[in-house]
Amino acid sequence: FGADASAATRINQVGFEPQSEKLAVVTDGTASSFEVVAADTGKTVFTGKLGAPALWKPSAETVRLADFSALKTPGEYRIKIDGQTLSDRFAIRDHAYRALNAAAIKAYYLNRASIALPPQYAGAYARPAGHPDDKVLVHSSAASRQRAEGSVLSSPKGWYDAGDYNKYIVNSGISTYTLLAAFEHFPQYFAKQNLNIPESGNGLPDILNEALWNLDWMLTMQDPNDGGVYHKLTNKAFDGMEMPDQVKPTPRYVVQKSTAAALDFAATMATAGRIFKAYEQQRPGLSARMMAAAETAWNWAQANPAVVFRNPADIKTGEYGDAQLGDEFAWAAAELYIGTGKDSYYRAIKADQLPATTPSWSDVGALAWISLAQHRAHLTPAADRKLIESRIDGLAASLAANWKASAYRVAMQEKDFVWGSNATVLNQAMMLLQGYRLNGKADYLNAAQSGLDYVLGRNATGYSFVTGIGARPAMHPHHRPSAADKLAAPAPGFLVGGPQPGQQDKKDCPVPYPAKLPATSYLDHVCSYASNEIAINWNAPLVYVSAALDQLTAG
Ligand code: G3I
Ligand code: 9MR
Repeated sequence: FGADASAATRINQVGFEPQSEKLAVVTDGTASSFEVVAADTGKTVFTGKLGAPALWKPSAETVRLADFSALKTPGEYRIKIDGQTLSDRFAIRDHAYRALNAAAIKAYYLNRASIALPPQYAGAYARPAGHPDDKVLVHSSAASRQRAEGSVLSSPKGWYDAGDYNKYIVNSGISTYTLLAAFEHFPQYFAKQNLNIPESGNGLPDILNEALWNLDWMLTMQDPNDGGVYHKLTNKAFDGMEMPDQVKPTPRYVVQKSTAAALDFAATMATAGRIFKAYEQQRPGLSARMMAAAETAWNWAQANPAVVFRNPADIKTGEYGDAQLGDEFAWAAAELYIGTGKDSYYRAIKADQLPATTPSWSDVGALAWISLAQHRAHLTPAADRKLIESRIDGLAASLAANWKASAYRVAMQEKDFVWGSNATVLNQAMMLLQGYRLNGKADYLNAAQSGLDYVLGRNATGYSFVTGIGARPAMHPHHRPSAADKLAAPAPGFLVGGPQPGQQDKKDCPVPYPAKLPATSYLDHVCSYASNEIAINWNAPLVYVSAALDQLTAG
């Protein structure tokens, strides 16, 4: 960080709820104590001792912890070390994450396909519509499993997956589910939230309005003839780094039905079906249609249990291929069980064999545990409630143990620094919160808080990994609209992928990464799709965790 000494103290650059645990990480110097000072007057309001120096392997830094949890007075502050070096500014206040949460959901609006974003909703990020997707070709691969090859279908709406302009069912599933789960678990938090999107004020909470934009698209990806679901809707190759309406016109395809797509679709539709039951007036028949779509997709997967998606030779876009389908079967079975009450679906979960692991697009078993835990009081006697509780608690306990043992006080281990590592941290936080919601263990809440702190600045790079949020946010995400729109600041509210040592984008980058350790291998450059892209599945746990911490920590 050179001369910028303020970055040597790593802190959540948004701040904290008054009641939450409040930690900073100090990377420099020999001081043994720290002060918290009022940001405007410089007056010292709190003095504390720094913890013992300890090594954090993922960044090879020796760091000390500053704990100022006892400071609960709302205000704006900085940490002061050695009587002079000041950290970035942060706040202590009620609803500390309200604006962050709204921005993180609004980011989905900014990534909508097939619709213009007018200035009244998108402000400076207004843009014409792109990718109408009303004439999509059926790709000729695996023709036996297709609708008549070459036929044309209409599949508009949905969110662009990430920095690219394609739409992938597997990744849509976990993303949409996580938003729906946030709403299902914290309905009061979202009831009055106004995101200023075109649907605002229509009688549905805006988080559901936004989820519907993608659910409406997902429904079009199911073949009505057999219940199968196309894996993705895509160009043959990635579009250039242009605005959505400026890209070279090129055919769009739905490509091959897959078992993972059918099951992720089934799970997400069953979840949506139970949630939209309460909104029959606003969207008559939608809930029943979703439940029926979920069951026909499930039946297709029963008949086609091992269709693993791989890109056909002429398709070069994201693959989201996954050969391990046990977790997808279990997740779909769990949501269908909750939605229908049929014990045959409970048996299909094979719960005894289903571990609880931190979720990702390719590992969705924990989503089954989340939903089963949420609905545990109303399940049929077939369900093993003790098992549900012990799986959630087991995962939370192991994450909390790693958190406690870590010099940075984060659950992340070296192996967790994968493509999209920032979402790994937040999905760990989401699972810790499931443990906390079950049994109220303070360590679980504090460890989840640390996960949010990490992405907002208490990490080895000193960046806030959410665009538009905090004193030193990522500025150059791999996001086509942000790259092409000629504005200095990127579209706000997006979580970037984060550090990971793979550097798979090196060949496409004109500048080297500043570092290569797991937790520092991060490049804030538009070229860096391996560390600085944005993605719908990464924003989703940010939405969940920011809402949950606001709600659960409220005094
Ligand atoms: O499965 C192996 C595992 O066995 C091994 O231990 C591990 C070690 O690194 O690698 C695992 O494979 C990784 C795979 O994700 C599954 O997690 C690959 O290394 C890694 O390169 C791969 O990254 C994926 C990336 O696409 C490239 O395919 C990301 O998870 C995924 O989020 C990302 O998704 C892209 C879409 O394809 C296109 N749209 C943008 C989106 C975000 O970048
Ligand atoms: O923009 C693409 C991004 O969404 C993907 O995650 C990434 C990996 O599949 O690929 C990006 O596209 C790049 C392509 O792979 C190689 N040539 C340059 C493209 C844009 O940077």
